[in-house]
Amino acid sequence: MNRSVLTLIVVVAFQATDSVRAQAVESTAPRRPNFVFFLVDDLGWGAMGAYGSSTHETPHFDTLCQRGMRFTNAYSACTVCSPSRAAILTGQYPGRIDLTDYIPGQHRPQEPLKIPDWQKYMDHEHTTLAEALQQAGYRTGFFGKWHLTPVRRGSASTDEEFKQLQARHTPLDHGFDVNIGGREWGQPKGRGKYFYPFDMPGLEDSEQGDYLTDRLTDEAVDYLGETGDQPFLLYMSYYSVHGPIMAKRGDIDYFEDQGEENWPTDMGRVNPAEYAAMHKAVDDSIGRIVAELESLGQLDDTVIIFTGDNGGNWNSACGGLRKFKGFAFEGGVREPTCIVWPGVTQPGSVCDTPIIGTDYYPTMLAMAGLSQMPEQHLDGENLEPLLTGSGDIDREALYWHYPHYHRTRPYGAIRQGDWKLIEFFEDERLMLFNLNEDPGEQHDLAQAQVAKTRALHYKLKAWRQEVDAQMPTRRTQR
Ligand SMILES: [Ca+2]
Repeated sequence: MNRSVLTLIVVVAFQATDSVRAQAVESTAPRRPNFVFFLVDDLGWGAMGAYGSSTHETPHFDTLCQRGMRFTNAYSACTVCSPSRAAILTGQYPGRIDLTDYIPGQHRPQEPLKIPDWQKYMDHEHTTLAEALQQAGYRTGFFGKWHLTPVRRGSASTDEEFKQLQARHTPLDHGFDVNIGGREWGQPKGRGKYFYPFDMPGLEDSEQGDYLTDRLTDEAVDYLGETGDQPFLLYMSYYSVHGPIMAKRGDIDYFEDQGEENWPTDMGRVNPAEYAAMHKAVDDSIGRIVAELESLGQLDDTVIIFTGDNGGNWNSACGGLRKFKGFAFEGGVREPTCIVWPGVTQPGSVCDTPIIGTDYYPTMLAMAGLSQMPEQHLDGENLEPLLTGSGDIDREALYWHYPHYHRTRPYGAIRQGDWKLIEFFEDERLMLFNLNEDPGEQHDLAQAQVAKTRALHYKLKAWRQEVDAQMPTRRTQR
């Protein structure tokens, strides 16, 4: 036998051994779970059946709550869209990444405070949740509303440069390998709005009469069907139930036929039956996706997370909390939230511990058996102890920072235990509430509880320093 033949035999033998070893590792390593992340736009805390809605019907969501853990104090990281979405994907507070308003925000030169020069798209310096999972071998599918692409060009760039900037900030540039529907819009702005034609990427094959929520679900179901051995993240970011309030005729009729006894009276010209019908379409979508997971034999291997990006657009959808989307009060930021971790979460359990949008990132890494990335998800807590029932999370307080004019005046807020303090920046007014005794924030205790007010205000200011939060400034006299 000459030397080269001998070498060949040795190499083949080594390769065979390696391959056997690799197979052994593969068969003993637990398969990573899939993730379905449902993110509903402008979802009020009282808008779902399991959260006490008397006008909406959400049997599929309610079933998720029976399968998993329902949270009574789950929050979005901001009272408007883009910052909440960036917080979920980066694991950082909007105040830390300077993405503090919906893109492109508002210009209010007549107001007493000048808003800071904030970050109007999600920067590439972050490793997003989708990128982290993609790098770990996940298929990552994005469906629906994105709202993290720059919309208006600053004075610094040309139109061409701005187009290039926009093109670098789609879901595909931030860790997703599929993008159906995601663009710069914060609401459907195509020719048919919620109906065909949509003018959104990936929905070109739609037909006259098609409804957006259903079409996103069609595509998501197809995406699930393509799954082989690779685990996946399905990021189901509905445009619903953001305005314009538009639903399918049959669903509107269904709710109109039930009469108007319980209907809210704060919706102006909007038909409450149509609003209920939008929620029904989202709920039907949840049902279709769960059914597809079941028929694929994937349901027990799939973690399902459901939450919203900010409060409902009307107070009547916010479950008795104060105010609604765009405000500092609980109605602006508290969300119906449920997590199903098969074999881990106690079915039908309820958790009262406050959690927030930044927590999903480290939690999902932990669920996937991946290392934590503490330098990225700086403001998130791994919720594993809550979900396994083994203990509490180690967090002192939650923070919000909104240095903008919208429905509210610029504000910051902190929640520590049952206490919540709101600071309005214009007049330095402070409000203090005990959310356990007064969930509707009707009794401002700032005057009665001076020491508590001072302590929380001090803590809020220290946090702003720590994350280097941008503050509005006084306009100089003209
Ligand atoms: Ca929103």
